[in-house]
Amino acid sequence: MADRLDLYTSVVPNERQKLFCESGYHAFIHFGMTTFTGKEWGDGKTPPSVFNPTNVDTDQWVSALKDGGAKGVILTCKHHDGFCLWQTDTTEYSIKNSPYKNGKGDIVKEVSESCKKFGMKFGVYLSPWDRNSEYYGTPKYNDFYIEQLTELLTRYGDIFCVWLDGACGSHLDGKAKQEYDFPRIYETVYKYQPLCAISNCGPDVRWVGNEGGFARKSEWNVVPEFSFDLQNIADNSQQDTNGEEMKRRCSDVLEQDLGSREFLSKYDSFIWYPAEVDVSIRPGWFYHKEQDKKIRSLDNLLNIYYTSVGGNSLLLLNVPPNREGKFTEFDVARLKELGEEIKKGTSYPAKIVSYNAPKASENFEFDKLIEDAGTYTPEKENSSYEFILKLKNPEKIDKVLLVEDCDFSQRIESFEIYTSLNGQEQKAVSGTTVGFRRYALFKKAVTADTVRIVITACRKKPYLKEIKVLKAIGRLPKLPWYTPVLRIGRKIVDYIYFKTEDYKNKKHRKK
Ligand code: FUL
Repeated sequence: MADRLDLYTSVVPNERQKLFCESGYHAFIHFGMTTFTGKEWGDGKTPPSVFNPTNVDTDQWVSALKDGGAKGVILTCKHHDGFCLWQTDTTEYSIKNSPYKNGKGDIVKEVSESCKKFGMKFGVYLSPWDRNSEYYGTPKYNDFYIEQLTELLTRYGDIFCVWLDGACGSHLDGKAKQEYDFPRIYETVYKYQPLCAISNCGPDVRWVGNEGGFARKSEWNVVPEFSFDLQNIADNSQQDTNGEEMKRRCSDVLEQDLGSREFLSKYDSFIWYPAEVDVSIRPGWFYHKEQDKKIRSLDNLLNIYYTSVGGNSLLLLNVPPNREGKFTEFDVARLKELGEEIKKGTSYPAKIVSYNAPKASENFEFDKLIEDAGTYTPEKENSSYEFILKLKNPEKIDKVLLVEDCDFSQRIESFEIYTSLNGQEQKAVSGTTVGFRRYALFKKAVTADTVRIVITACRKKPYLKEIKVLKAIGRLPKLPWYTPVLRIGRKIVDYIYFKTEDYKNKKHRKK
C-alpha cells in the first residue's frame, strides 16, 4: 500500500488547474439565437435577422455576477445552432448579418470588456457541434473550428477557460458524426493562451456528471486516467430525452466513487482532474419568460455553493440574459442575496489565540497556517492528526474551512470536528475529502471557545494550507422538505443503473 500511496500523492495539478481551482466559482452566460426563438437548441436555420436585442447591457450582466460571488464569466460565443456572437471571418451565420448595432455589434467584445472593467476572468464556450456549418461531418470542419477558436483566443485578451461541450445530436440532422480533432484543439488553446484551462471535453477540468447542481460527497482530484477518455465521448453531457444513452455510454463518469483507495487500487495510471458542477439558475440554459418565477431558491443555491466550491469541486452557475439583452430583476436580486450570504458565511473567521498540533516539519510551521502565510505539515506520519484551537472569545460558529496545499496532492480522506464551551465537548461534523476547499458545515450554529479537528485518515502526511473557524454570521442553507426524497430517489437510480453494472469487465481496469 505504501507504494500505491506514493503513486497517488505524486499526482499534482498543473498551473492552469491551480488558477482555475483557486477562483473556484465562475458564471456561465447562455445568450444567442435561441434567446429569441424560445428554444434550448436551435437548428441553425433561423435567419440572423431574428437576433435583435434592443438594450444589451453587458456591464449589468458582469456586475450582477460579481455581486453573486463569481470570479469569472464564460460566454456561449457559439451554441449548437452555429450562430456566432462575434465578428467572425469564418461564416456568414453571425451577428454581422443581424440588426444588432446594424451588424457592427460584437457581444464577445462587450462581455470581455465588461469583465476587464469589473476585474472578472473571461472565458469562451464554443460548441463543437454546429448545426449550421456546411462542413460539419467532414474533415474540413476541424479547420473551420480551429479558425473560430483562434479568433476567440487572439482577439479578446486573456481567456481563462475554453469550455468544450460534449453535446452532439448530429443524427437529428441526418449528418455524419464529426470526428473532432481534440489534440489540435488543445494545442491551439495552449499555444495562444498557455494559462487557459480546458473544461468539460478537455484535459484540465472534468464534468461532474450531471447538470442538476450535484457534487459528489467525496470528490477526488486524483482519478484514474480513463476518466479523461470518457469526457471525450460526444453525447456525454447531453440532456437526451430520457438520459438512457448517456447512462449506457458514460456510466463511469457518473460513478459516485472515482477516487477512494479501493477504487484506485483497480487502476495503474492516474491524473489530476478536478470536477466542475455546471448548473443553471433557471430550468433552462437560455432565457424563457415563463421561467421568470422559477429561479432557484437562495437555500438551493447556497447548498450548491457549499457542496461544490466548498466540496473540492468547481461551480459554473448559468444566468441567461433576456431578449432585451439584460438579466431580469429576479435573477439580479437572487444573485445579490447569494453573494451577500457567501460573503457573510465565509469572510469572518474567529480569532485563534493558541493551539495544540503535532510537531511541525521544519519550515512548515502551524503558526504560518494560522496566520494565512504558509503550509503546515507534521514532522511524522501517523494514523491520525489532532489539532486543538483555542478561540480568543467564546464565539457563535457554524463551519470550518479546511484547505490542502495541492502542490502536495490531495491526501485527506476523512476528518471529524468537535466544539467545546467551558470543557463541554460535542461533535459538530465529520467529513471526507478536503482538497482545494472544504467548508465543513455544522448542522446548526454553536457557541464555542475551543475547536478540535481530527484528521482520521490520510494518504501519508497531510499538507494544510488553511484552517478557519467561521463565525455564524450568514445563514446555513436549509434543505427543502423534498431533499431527502430526492436523495433516496438518486440512491435508487444509482443502484439500478450503476451498482448492477458489471464494472469488472471494463477494458480499462487493471484486473
Ligand atoms: C449541454 C448543452 O446541450 C446545453 O444546451 C447547455 O449548453 C449545457 C451547458 O450543455 O450539453
